[in-house]
Amino acid sequence: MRNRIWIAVALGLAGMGLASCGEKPQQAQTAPEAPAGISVTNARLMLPAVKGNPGAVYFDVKNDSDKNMMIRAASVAGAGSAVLHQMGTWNNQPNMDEIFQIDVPAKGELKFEPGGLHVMANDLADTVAAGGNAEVTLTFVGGDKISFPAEVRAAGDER
Ligand SMILES: [Cu+2]
Repeated sequence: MRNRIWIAVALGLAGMGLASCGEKPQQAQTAPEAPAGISVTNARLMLPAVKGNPGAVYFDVKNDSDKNMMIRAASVAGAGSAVLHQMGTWNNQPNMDEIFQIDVPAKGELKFEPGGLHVMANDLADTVAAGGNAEVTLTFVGGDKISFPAEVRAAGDER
């Protein structure tokens, strides 16, 4: 099992031309073994207006397979931590709830977008700067992962 993972890591890195050189091999858990039928488009990371605050990641996930796929975690390269969040209200005030898994329906699509679902990216490194890209990885129930670049945008840019 371990060998198979390492082969996947090696192939992944070769294909990407060593995109993430700062990472130790032990942390290459983002090497994608993308679930069949899952694709992600329109990914962007909005930097916070105030440095030190979390950023928000938005994207569209499409599931062309005929079974439901549950996202259970997210990670963002350059962020100290990342959580799945849902915008809602509490006591008539805007509020964010952490969610622990979210379904991408079979033959369906799920949008992470302003005012709704998003990935909150905490403790962003200075290397995550407008005009660049940050690699985002989603982990599905069962362990499959998909990684994709999110365009980093300044706080005032189009979300
Ligand atoms: Cu949030």
